[in-house]
Amino acid sequence: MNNPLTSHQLIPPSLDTEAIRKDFPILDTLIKGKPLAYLDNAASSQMPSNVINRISAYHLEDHSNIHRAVHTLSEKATAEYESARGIVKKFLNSRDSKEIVFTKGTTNGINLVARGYGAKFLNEGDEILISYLEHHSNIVPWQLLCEQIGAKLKVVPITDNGDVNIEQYKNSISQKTKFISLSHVSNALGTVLPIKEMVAEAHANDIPVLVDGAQAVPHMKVDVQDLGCDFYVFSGHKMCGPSGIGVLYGKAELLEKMDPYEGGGDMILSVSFDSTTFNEIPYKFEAGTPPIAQAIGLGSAITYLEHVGIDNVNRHEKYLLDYATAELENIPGLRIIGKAKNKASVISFVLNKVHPHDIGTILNDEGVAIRTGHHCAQPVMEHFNIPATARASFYLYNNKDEVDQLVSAIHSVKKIFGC
Ligand code: 7TS
Repeated sequence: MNNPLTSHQLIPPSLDTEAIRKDFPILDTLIKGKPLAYLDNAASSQMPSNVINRISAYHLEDHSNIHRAVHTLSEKATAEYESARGIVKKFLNSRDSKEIVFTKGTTNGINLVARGYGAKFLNEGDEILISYLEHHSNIVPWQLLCEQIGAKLKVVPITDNGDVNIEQYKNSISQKTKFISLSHVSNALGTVLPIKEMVAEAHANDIPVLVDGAQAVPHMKVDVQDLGCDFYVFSGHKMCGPSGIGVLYGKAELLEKMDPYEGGGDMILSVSFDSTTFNEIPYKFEAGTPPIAQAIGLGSAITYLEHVGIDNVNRHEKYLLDYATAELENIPGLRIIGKAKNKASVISFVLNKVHPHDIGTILNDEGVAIRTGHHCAQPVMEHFNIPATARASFYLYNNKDEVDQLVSAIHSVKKIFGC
């Protein structure tokens, strides 16, 4: 069991959720006449007013293309876009803003590295190591690469708790391993991987590591220099920012020697029909007009999270996770999937023989938004021999009342299904 205390013994952390909730107008929405309990944050989080207003102000006052013109609007838009890059750089404790590449999101960032690094530096017979708990976007790009160059995908198994076995991880590394790509936090189980230790092991064998931080950056302090990873990717829409924007952090020396992922405007220094010279990093990887408003929105989202304090967010979520875990474990017939020792605020569960989609539909009738399905992590479902789970995932604006609403809605499901 995750938490030895019963739910009423837990001490709530000091985060003022009532004040925070006022920043998120969407949380006042009624769903079928019931208050919305938005517990689908692992899929996408909500945006506070200041982020929405920041994006809106950019469109109303400063919109233009960037890096191209000398007119005032273009200069303003460029400055705002580059300022957002600086905010990300500081947030991740990267050495230099040139290590921050704006992408469309996590998926886009992983594909960029698979093509730009993998296709250039990996060869036939090489092995790429991932874990069993990866999201499809950290599996399929590597499969595509393996097919193209004749490399092999190797997978580290997970335990029945949903942990990656570190000894098995170490034993899976061989002379043939030439790249490692790992989730920092599992979206399906909530498992937090000991990434620093795993990177150190990889580096002891001279293997570069990409970390998929889609479920980590929104919820915990991430310091890329401390982790030591070579690449780190995440999405804006899971951390109070808009969709269509994400980040690839890469060590400058690696980004420098990688091939560009896409060709087009802004990523070049000069073009003739005979040859093209590429722009410096990070622009080499930002072909075409980028998602300017979205990058500015992400910068604003990070500023918001920093204002609340990412450690406060983390403590608050831990409280909700422990409370919800204790409450859900009291429901007869409910089984939590994923009981790793170190877990983020994600609870996957199954309930007797009720299909998770039915759980999701009935919960929606009670105003509770969760995700159901395989969560783009089919190998995880396969490991637990289930087709799908119901998943509640928490964020800074969720509160104890919403967990109670979830629990009561699950009792409605049990009543309807007579189980
Ligand atoms: N990696 C992880 C660990 C994720 O959780 C997700 C999205 C992705 C990659 C892909 O991110 P994207 O922004 O490029 O789509 N996870 C989920 C989820 O759990 N429910 O919906 C999307």
